[in-house]
Amino acid sequence: MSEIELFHEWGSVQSFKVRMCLAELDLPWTSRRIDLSRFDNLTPAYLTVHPKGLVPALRWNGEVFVESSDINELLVDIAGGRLLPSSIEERARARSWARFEDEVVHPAIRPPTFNLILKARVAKIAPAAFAEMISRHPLPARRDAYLAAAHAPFDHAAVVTSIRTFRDVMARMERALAERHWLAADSFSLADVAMAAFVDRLDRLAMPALLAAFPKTSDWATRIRALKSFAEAQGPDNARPDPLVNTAAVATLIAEAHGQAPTLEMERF
Ligand SMILES: N[C@@H](CCC(=O)N[C@@H](CS)C(=O)NCC(=O)O)C(=O)O
Repeated sequence: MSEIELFHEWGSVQSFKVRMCLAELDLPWTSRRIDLSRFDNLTPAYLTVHPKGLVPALRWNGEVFVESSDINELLVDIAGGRLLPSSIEERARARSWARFEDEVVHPAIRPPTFNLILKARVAKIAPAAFAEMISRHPLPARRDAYLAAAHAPFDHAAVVTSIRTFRDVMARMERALAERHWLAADSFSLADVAMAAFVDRLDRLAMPALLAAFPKTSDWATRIRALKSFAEAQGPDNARPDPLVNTAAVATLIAEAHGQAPTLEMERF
C-alpha cells in the first residue's frame, strides 16, 4: 500500500477526526505536523499542499486530499469499507452525522476555542510578527477571526451561543442513542469518529459537565473516551482541560447559557 502522509495539528478538531479514523482502521501513516501556533499553515510550502492554509490534508499515491470527512471516506475505501455500517439507512445516517459535525459542530466550536485558548496563545506572539503572518491567510474570514482573537475583547455572547448549540447537539445525539447503541447503527461507525472529536473538544474547553443532562450521550462519551483510538487521536497534546482555559470563567458562561432557547442553527437538522 502507498504511504499515507497526514498534514495535521494535534490540537485541531478536524485533524483529530482523521487521526481517530486512521487508528480505528489500523492504517499506518506518517505525521507531518503543521504547528498552528507558529502559523506553519501559512508558509508558502504548506500553501502548495493546501491552498486554503487549513489542516488536515492527506497525501496518498502522490495526490493531496482535503476536507476531513472526505478524507475519512477515502480511508474507509482504502481499508475495504470498515467503519461504514452494512445497511443503506445506517450508511446514510453515518454520513449525515459527519456532515453535521462539519456544518454545525465545528463552526460552533470555533468561538470558544478562539476566545478561551487562541486569545491567550496569540498574546504571546510579538504584534509585528503576528500581523505579518496573519496577513498571509488566504481566507479573509479566518484572518479576521485571528485579528479579533488578538485585538477584540472576549466575545462573551458568541461563546454563550456556542454553548447553547452544544446543548442542542447533545439533544440530537440523545435522540439517536435512544434508538441504537452507537450514533448511526448498533456498530461503531464514521458517525462516532466524527462526534468523538466533539467530546474531546468539550473536555479541552472544560465543558464536559454539559453532558450530565444527557445520560445516553454521557454513557456514549464514556465509551468513546475509553477507546484506544481516542488516546491515539489525542497524541501528545492531551492535557484536558487545556491549561490555557480559565475554568472558572467557563463555569460562569455555562450557567449563563442554562435555560436559554435553542439556537437557530439547529432548525436545519
Ligand atoms: N472543513 C474543513 C475545516 C478545516 C479547518 O478549519 N481546520 C482548522 C483546524 S480544526 C484550521 O486549519 N485552522 C487554521 C486556520 O484557520 O488558519 C475540514 O473539515 O477539513
